Amino acid sequence: MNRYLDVAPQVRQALDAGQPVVALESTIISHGMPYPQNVETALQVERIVRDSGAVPATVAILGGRLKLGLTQQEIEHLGKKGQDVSKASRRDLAVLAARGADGATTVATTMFIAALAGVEVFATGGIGGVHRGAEVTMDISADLEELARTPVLVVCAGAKSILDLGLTLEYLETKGVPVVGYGTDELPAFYTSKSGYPVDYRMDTPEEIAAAFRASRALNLGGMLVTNPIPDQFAMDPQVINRAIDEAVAQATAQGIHGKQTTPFLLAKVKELTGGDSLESNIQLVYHNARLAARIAVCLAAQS
Ligand code: PSU
Ligand code: MN
Repeated sequence: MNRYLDVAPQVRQALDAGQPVVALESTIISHGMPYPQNVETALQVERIVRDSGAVPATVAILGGRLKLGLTQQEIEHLGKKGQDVSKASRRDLAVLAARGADGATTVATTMFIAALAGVEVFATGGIGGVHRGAEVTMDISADLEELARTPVLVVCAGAKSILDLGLTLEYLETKGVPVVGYGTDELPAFYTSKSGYPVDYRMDTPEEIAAAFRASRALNLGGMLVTNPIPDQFAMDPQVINRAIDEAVAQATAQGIHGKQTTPFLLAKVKELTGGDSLESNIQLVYHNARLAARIAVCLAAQS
């Protein structure tokens, strides 16, 4: 076991016994939602994973330790400190570990830490991707690179159209990452179930997804992206959400926001412009993804 890694006892036991485990990220707690909804959501996601037959392992960096599996107190700490916890992507890991600092893990670092301990399935809301205007700014999330190299199956609700979804799919194709639509031929756009872009493969059962990921592992390939459309009853009006996103992107450009601030700025602006509606959609789609991820993890454990 890596000397910078702490695996929670319940997670350790499950891994040793070959039982299903689902990793969960913490940037969504510290940077993605306001307190106290962030803590309530994080705890509820863990309950959903448990009720679906898998062991949840929320990931973060605390006091320089790479943590796989957090206590309720640790989740509350991350939720209360919010944006004061630094957003930790791959390039931040070594420095945070050496300094004994805290960090909220993005999709990239959550995948990295999950893979260190042998956790294969991870549920989140949305992934980072190629930003609009990336042909000039070169702003491409490290999440995509991590999907290319790290063998973890990530369940998300697609990506928000704060990104250029077409370029994000092109990049994933170049990097050899399969994009699966769960029960859909179309990439979901987080708040809405449709984006107008096709996925690579449609799959209709968790068994089918688990079998594809088994093959991916056996062939020593990298990650796999499973996109799960938001249920209709929680989806937003496309016109309302797209107007808010366009406005948020325009404000970010006008204010010269760049680097790691871009995504949190856009997420916060969209939330501000849509009131509480987008937050409720966001929470519900995370629950929906956690359920699917747990079912896939159960199938994987049964197949191995
Ligand atoms: N997109 C969302 N919600 C999020 C994030 C992205 O819809 O919470 C977070 C995730 O943690 C993701 C990170 O890994 O932002 C990507 O940041 P960046 O674009 O700076 O790589
Ligand atoms: Mn970026």
